[in-house]
Amino acid sequence: MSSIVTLSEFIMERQADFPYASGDLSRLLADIGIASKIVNHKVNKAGLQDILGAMESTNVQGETQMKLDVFADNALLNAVRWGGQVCGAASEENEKYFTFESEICKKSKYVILFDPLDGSSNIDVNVSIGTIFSVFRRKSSVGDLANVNDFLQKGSEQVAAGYVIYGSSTMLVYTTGHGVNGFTLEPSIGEFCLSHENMRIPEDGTIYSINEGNLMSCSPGVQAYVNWCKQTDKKTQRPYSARYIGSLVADFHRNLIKGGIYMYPGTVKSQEGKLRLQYESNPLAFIVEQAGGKASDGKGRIMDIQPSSLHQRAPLFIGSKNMVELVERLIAEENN
Ligand code: P6P
Repeated sequence: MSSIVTLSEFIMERQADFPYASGDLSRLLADIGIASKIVNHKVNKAGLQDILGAMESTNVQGETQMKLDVFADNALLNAVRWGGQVCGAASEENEKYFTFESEICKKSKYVILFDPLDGSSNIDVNVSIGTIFSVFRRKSSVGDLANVNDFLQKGSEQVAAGYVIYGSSTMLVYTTGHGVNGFTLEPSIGEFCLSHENMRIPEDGTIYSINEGNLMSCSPGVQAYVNWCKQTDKKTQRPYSARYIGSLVADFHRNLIKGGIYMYPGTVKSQEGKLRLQYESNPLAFIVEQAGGKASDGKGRIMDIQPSSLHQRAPLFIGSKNMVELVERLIAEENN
């Protein structure tokens, strides 16, 4: 009988990685695991209940809020609010960040940012979607209310980051800066069980993910990279494949396991691209670096960017180290 290690057991076992940890981060991660199970239950039932279809309301991005978006946002906010481990939270679905005013929350050490249901436009077509989260130590004083500086820290300051992918199986993948581990939800016991220990992304890969519909409005360096991927090298017969699901978490997760690069570059219309730095790119950048990969905005490390606003965007090139480095070189050369 193989021994099953649940997420909670793993978190407690690894708490020793943090000599001064009081268990708060462990409890926060467990709270996120619970919220993910609640969202997973709803996502899996979406086809059976009247939860499909858009609500009238729109989110701060001006996107029509799918009912599951709002449900996932509420599930995560409630889990972390009542869990008492964070003094505030920010989400793609809300323009302002939340401050939690209970005494226990004001005394907590962390803040959390998340995209509750990334790729939600895929809900109605049954394509995998995901939750992405990022945890920072607060900058504001313990005992005070959270303030904006807590949410505008560089990605390099993250203490934990992860994602949940609601796909053919539901997985939670996270890091606390000591490697990356993946847990698969076992529905029969309702537990996330360790299934991918110490995940590493191959240094090289043959999968490139980009919306080629935008390619002509991307910079020459990006176009040069995609064209390079498409060439069939007579000697190596380089067999690159284009794989783009239109769901960041799904594309990222596949590339993390198989090797590959996901790109959402800036375009003529939107110089900063589409993805949000704080709760999409930074958490995935933390994970990919911990797994041996790279995450760049095309010119420099994503996690070195000093955020200036909560919902700011940044171009994203993330995945296998050698692939990211090649596209960075081609972008650097485009000005020569
Ligand atoms: P496009 C989903 O809206 C998302 O944020 C990512 O999950 C996905 O990779 C990307 O946008 C798709 O954007 O412009 O290619 O449809």
